[in-house]
Amino acid sequence: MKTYSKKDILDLYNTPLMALIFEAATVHRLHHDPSKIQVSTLISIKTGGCPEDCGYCPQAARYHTAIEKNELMPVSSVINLAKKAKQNGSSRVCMGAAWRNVKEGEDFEKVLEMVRGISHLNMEVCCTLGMITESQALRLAEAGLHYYNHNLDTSEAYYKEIISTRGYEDRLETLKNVNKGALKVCSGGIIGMGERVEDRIEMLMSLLRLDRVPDSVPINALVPVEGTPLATENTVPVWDIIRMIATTRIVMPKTTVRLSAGRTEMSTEAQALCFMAGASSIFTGEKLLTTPNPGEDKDAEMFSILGLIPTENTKENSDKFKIRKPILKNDTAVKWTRPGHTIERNVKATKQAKALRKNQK
Ligand code: SAM
Ligand code: DTB
Ligand code: SF4
Repeated sequence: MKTYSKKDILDLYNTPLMALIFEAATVHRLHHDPSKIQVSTLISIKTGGCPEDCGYCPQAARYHTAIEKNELMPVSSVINLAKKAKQNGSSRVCMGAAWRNVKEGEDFEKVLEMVRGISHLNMEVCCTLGMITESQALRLAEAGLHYYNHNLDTSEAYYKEIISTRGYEDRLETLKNVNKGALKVCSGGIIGMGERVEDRIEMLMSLLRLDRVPDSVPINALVPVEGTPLATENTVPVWDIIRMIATTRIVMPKTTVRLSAGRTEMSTEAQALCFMAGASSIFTGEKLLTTPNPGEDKDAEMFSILGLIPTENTKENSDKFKIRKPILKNDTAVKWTRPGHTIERNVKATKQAKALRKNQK
């Protein structure tokens, strides 16, 4: 695989737009069927009340956001939602939980049951549950999990401006564990959080430096949510999303590049340019985890206009997972770091939320 310096990737990103899209489309066609689109559905299995302070996230307990907090959903409800997603044309379900990290016990056992259940529907399964250990990754793989999503979100330098309750190193450690568990890695980030273009490029470099290039890279445009520290960020220009997707496609030719959060702000024309530039996957359904998303009908109409065909339901690698034996290491006492530096706008949003709650009492 070709290696890129930071300057190479920056130059690519800044290529005149039409030339950049053409190059990305050419790479895309060498490794993917450009008429196919992979469609995933998100299920928020445990919503809100998260102890972390991610500046973009409506699920952080400390910010006053309008989302409804829920405990872990019953296994049967999740399976029913997955069945519906399959009927609506999704080939993969991604279950998200507002956890800092996975804790052993009843909840994790339930998640394993959800994974088994969805995998038996002949669908691919992905989870995003926060930080996990190597043995947890292995147990998830044994249950039939295909992908684990854990985003680097931005560059290591800018991460400190967004999150103070965990370090970049912890993210990298979890991705190592995911890889050791032979799960496919899904890791990407968010643009539009006030970062520089260099931060976007450095994030791509961090992804390229992982033990294995990620199988899937979600590119999210920030959905600014009232109450969060990033609520007042401007909507990221669509041209930046297209550039980011095209650049990711060129440097990671075989990876699935997912046009993720932010599609409600995008026209069909803008999304078409993203697909042309190498995006090969989306999340469908009225909701992402907590924020709106174009529904299945709208996406079906878009696919029909653009001549895109959702990929079939597959359970690739299922045999590989069946023969895998989990190594039940006693690594649950692992200590994740808590950098605990101060981010002014996060502190401000937390104080505002506290005052609001007090006034509402
Ligand atoms: N708690 C787990 C974690 O942080 O890894 C999993 C759930 S978390 C909501 C999954 C990802 O959603 C985040 O890493 C972030 O990239 C994305 N995300 C969260 N809020 C977002 C927002 N407002 N706009 C765009 N992406 C967002
Ligand atoms: C990812 O990169 N984007 C998805 C999925 N992985 C879990 C989540 C987007 C969340 C957007 C904010 C929300 O709906 O809460
Ligand atoms: Fe919690 Fe994940 Fe949201 Fe951060 S992104 S606050 S870890 S749910």
